Amino acid sequence: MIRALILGGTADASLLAAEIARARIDAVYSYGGRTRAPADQPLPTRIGGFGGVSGLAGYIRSEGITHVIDATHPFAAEMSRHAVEACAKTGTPLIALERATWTKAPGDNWIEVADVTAALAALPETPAKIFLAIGRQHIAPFATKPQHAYTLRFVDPPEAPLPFAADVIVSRGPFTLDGELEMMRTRGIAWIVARNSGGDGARAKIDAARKLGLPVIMIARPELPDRQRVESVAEIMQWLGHRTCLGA
Ligand code: 3Y8
Ligand code: NAP
Repeated sequence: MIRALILGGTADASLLAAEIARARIDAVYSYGGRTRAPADQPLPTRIGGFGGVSGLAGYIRSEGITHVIDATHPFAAEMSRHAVEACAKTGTPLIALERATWTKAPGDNWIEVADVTAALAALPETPAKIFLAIGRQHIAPFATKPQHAYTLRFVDPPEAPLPFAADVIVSRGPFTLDGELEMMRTRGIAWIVARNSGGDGARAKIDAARKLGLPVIMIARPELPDRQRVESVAEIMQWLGHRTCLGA
């Protein structure tokens, strides 16, 4: 009898949860507790960390989890590492739902960098209007270049004072091309800093940058541990032994 744990927190994980609920598979959806009001799911939902690898292994055992699906964001590397270790420890089948990276299209002006530090170094010295589309957790280093006018985008309003003067947009996405074009034009954005999240929920800013001919400093994904990975919900459902109306 299947009892699946979905490590969620992304648009793709929500699509998977809907399919799993439709197939009436026994499952639990898990959020890390990063946002104040995460989207509701059609499955029993838990919110917050497990307490490291041992906490996750303990949860798998106590909850009788038979399958783990890592549908977390490609930058949630620590959660992915813990899932690999806890599933190895408990002998639990694990699969990752991991969307493809965004790839450069003709007309894109990308400066591809390895991490936030390299993204900071890639910024111009002369003052510019910069859209930092990398969330809240990793903005502190940009305080070392206060000459720029920063626009940030968070899911929730900032609780603490920001490490530097900035304009904050509070929005959880998914975002539209028109909305991104409007925002970038009215704010006179000259540079975008983004992470290569992949997926459709946040790619509109990349398409808008291309249309406006703006440079994008694109932060590459962190190394993720080896594990079975697929890019579609249908492949996850097949892995669970269910044919879906999605075909394949
Ligand atoms: C809590 C669940 C949906 C879900 C929306 C997707 C799209 C927008 C891409 C920009 C980039 C960013 C950020 C982003 C993306 C979708 C999707 C995706 C980027 C929610 C969600 C949770 C989070 C956590 C949050 C992080 C932050 C990152 C904002 C829910 C809305 C910038 C990542 O304030 C904080 O501490 C926020 C933290 C991790 C990165 C950061 O370091 O700040 N996501 N995002 C999940 C949990 O608690 O387990 O609240 O409902 C999910 C989504 N985030 O239904 O469409 O395809 O998934 N989220 C990045 O890519 O750089 C936004 O603004 O253009
Ligand atoms: P992370 O750095 O990889 O993980 C840090 C710790 O947060 C984990 O060790 C775990 O705590 C807890 N955690 C993370 N995801 C969890 C989940 N789905 N369920 C239960 N605990 C979770 O994680 P992150 O990058 O902060 O991302 C947190 C959440 O936001 C994830 O659900 C992710 O899918 C979503 N998200 C992240 C990004 C991003 O840019 N990172 C973008 C969009 C959505 P314990 O060690 O205590 O178990």
